[in-house]
Amino acid sequence: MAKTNPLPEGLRFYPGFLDRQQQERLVDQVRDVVTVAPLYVPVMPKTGAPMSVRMTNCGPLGWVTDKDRGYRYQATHPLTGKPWPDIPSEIGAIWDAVADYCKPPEACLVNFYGEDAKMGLHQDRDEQDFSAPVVSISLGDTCLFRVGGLHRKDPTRSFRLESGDVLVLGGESRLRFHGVDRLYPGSSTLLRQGGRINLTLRRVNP
Ligand code: MD3
Ligand code: FE
Repeated sequence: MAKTNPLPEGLRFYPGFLDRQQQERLVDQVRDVVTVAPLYVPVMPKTGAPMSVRMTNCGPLGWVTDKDRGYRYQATHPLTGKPWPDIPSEIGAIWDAVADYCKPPEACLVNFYGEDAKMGLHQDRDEQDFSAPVVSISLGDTCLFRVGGLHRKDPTRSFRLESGDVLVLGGESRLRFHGVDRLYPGSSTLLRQGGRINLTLRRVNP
């Protein structure tokens, strides 16, 4: 018998979790968020090198980064100084359906990938509470996503994340290294101008 290759413990993948209509409503809700909290180009701590994704947030806290103060969560948009807009109800409902966690998310990071954007291998460790999972929602063009182990040099596995897919990273997988290697431009018709939106829901405080 062929040997199966199960997903790592704590990584739950829901391909096609959202139908087309739900995806379109989420895009509308993300547009409303971006109207209040415009996308901006985040930069790496210390070097100030720009990242290739554009970002914004909704929820009580947002993940931000800049040259001098580095990665952190804060309650306001770094450019407008205004509080982040609320997490739209349909986005919060996805957390309720899949997170299996007793508290609501505090941060919803919105990553926008143009056709050449990518995200290097990293861990999500700016949160106080690692017992809560991270929930990732993909919209628009397919990407090639990579997940490794708890050390940067551990072997990695690659997956495609398509529009409507939901990924939950909890348990032993919460601190795995991960990244986005590339997009497949033109693979989805959801976003008229192409590109990919990833929504990452996180609990920050215990
Ligand atoms: C946590 N975003 O914003 S989805 C990020 O598609 C980020 O935009 C990617 O990584 C994106 O930090 C990936 C979220 C994700 C995926 C895998 C993980 C978070 C994870 C594995 C372990 C812990
Ligand atoms: Fe991450």
